[in-house]
Amino acid sequence: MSTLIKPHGGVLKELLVSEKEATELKAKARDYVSWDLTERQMWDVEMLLSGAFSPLDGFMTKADYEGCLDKMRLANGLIWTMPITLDVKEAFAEKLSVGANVALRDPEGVLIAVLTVSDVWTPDKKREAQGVFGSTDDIHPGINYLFNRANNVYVGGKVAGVELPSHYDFKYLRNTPRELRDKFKKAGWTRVVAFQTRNPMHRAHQELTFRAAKSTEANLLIHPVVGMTKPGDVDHYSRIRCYEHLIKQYPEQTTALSLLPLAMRMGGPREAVWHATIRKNYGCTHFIVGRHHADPGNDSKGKPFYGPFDAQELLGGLQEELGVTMCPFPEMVYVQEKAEYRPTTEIEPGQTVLNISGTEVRRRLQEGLDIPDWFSYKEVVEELRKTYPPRKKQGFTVFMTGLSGSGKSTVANALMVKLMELGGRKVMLLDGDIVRKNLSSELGFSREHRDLNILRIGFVAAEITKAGGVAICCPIAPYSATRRKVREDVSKWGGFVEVYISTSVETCESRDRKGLYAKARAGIIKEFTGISDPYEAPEKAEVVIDTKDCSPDEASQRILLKLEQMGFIK
Ligand code: PPS
Repeated sequence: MSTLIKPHGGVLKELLVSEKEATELKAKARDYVSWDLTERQMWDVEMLLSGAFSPLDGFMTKADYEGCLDKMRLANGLIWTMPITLDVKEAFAEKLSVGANVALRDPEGVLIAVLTVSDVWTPDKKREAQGVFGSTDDIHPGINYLFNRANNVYVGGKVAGVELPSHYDFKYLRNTPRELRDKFKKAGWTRVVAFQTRNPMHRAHQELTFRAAKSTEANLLIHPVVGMTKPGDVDHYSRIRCYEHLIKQYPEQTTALSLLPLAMRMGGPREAVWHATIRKNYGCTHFIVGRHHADPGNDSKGKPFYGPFDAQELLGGLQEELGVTMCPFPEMVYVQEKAEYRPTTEIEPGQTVLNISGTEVRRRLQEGLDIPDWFSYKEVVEELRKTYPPRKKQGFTVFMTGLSGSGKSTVANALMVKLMELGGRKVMLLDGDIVRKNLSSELGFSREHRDLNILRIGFVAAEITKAGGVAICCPIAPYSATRRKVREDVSKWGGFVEVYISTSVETCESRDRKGLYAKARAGIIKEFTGISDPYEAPEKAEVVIDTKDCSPDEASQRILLKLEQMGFIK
């Protein structure tokens, strides 16, 4: 009888304890210190508990972490390319000692697992970024997360799972490694080629996966990531509806669709090896790697972080030891004369090659333009159109940032009434002072409190944008990492236009309408932005306005023109 491929390290490390032990753990955990898992940690824990991260038996110890950084190997010598660490706040870490138990809870307080502490350490994040991602440029989403969102102390230790995080959507498409392995066994699938994706699939992807399955004589697993992907990606609900249409295009009984609860890091080559390792745990023998696998795009100087085939190269050198065969694929393009898709390597001279990039698809959706049949299936495009109505029907946020007294509120008020005059959308103003009175009355002006304030504003703005309205925000918002987080959160649902009110501190101080600058100079107000506290000017704001030489009418008009140019207003 033929058998399925073994998991990485030989055994599936499922970390869920028995029902009886779980009941006991729940009782004991009442006395343990609790850590509320962050969004990314929730995904990591799910992968750990299900065995998808075999052979890891918990969050990495320092030795495993060092090995992963320096040699792409765990302390026991097995290949592992991505750090899986539990990052916590300094104050929390101070409460921990080796051997202590930590109750890991979901955002509602449900006990998911218990971690027994074996290491607590402060990582050198720059070294980690350089080692894992090959850069320290935080435009890279993985580096941005590491530098600006991850907490500063890591806790390593074994994890005993109480229950898997719950999901209520697409339950019938969610399988643990064991469930998928059982499914393969039952169907007699011993050679399975996995396709990783975080994007909607169109005809080119269908053709590529179909060819990969044919050439390897394997069954196909479409295994899209539904945890965290690259900011700005299509949400997983829409994508899955697309995949469900697409799967009908494959010969019956040859292909399966299952969802992967992974939080990606966009780590290119290292991520490709990690993805292949994970697929091995799910019972796959082959793994497709195309161009730009798990690619973060360009760095802040406009250069790509990774070459298009770096991932193929790294996995190519490790595949034998890993025991997963890579299916490298060049880009698939449409050949007009043949009316079919072919790999770029098989194009004959004189043939007309057609392709539409992801960005171009997005543009066409935003502007309500045609997406041709050769590119995608009608049903897939219809799904995407539902998710991405043309911009003129989407909500948006105008986020103004600038010093106190720079003119944010005045411009915002002028913009608000002009937008109301135009009609069509509900407009809401989230003014700095008003928010501080109503939403953030308990907050001061430390970095932590300012960030909390901005994230609250961002949360409300995202909800307004999602509902199709217009949010105009005008806090100082002095920190660029926090503004970037708000941009990412809002952009999931609609437009985000950053307006930098660049009026100089000298002008603001000479106006000093509220008398705050005088108080700040006198030391009566501490941590005053521009005087005794920093302001990080935006580098890529959509609009920059200095109100020294621009009236509120002119300023709001410039923002309106930008909105018109971007397609949000007619
Ligand atoms: S932040 O940094 O974005 O959270 O600030 P914000 O919520 O916009 O609040 C700024 C308003 O609070 C008043 N104020 C101060 N500003 C800056 N620094 C210090 N220390 C401070 N203390 C009080 C000030 O009136 C700001 O209002 P605007 O409308 O910007 O002048």
